Amino acid sequence: MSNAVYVLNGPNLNLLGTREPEIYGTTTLDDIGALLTERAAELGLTIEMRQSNHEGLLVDWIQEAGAAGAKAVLLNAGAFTHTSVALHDAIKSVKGPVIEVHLSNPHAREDFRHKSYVGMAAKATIAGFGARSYVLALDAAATL
Ligand code: CA2
Repeated sequence: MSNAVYVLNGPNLNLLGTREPEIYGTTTLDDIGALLTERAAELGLTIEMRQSNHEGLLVDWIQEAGAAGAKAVLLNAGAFTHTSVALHDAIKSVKGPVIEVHLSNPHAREDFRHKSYVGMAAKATIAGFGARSYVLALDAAATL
């Protein structure tokens, strides 16, 4: 098994910190990457941080993480969380732990965010802590 933790981010998360700060905060995805890299070093892990607006690319990266024997995958699939059977199936194909991560708490939001195809396949979900959700997920992954 490798020491790499894949942190995969889905559609529109490239806009983090620039729009809708009342929901998603002012921290950018690059800031989150820096926080994770710092914490990972303390844990003896490395971070492979990626973002795509394309569902198939996220599927490719989940498969890549599985093939590379990644320590864990932290996945914030954005809106694909609530629609993607393809991501669900990709997560199921990975041996190591996949942890669903969200900045907001989707259950406290619109009904259409209450169903998660990602969460139904993932080992666990951490949501609602803003940027800290990612760090909490990394700490949890390190204990697995
Ligand atoms: O809370 C989360 O992390 C979400 O995955 C964010 C998704 C949303 O569709 C999920 O229901 C919950 C949306 C990501 C869009 O991010 C933006 C960031 C800044 C400005 C606009 C969108």
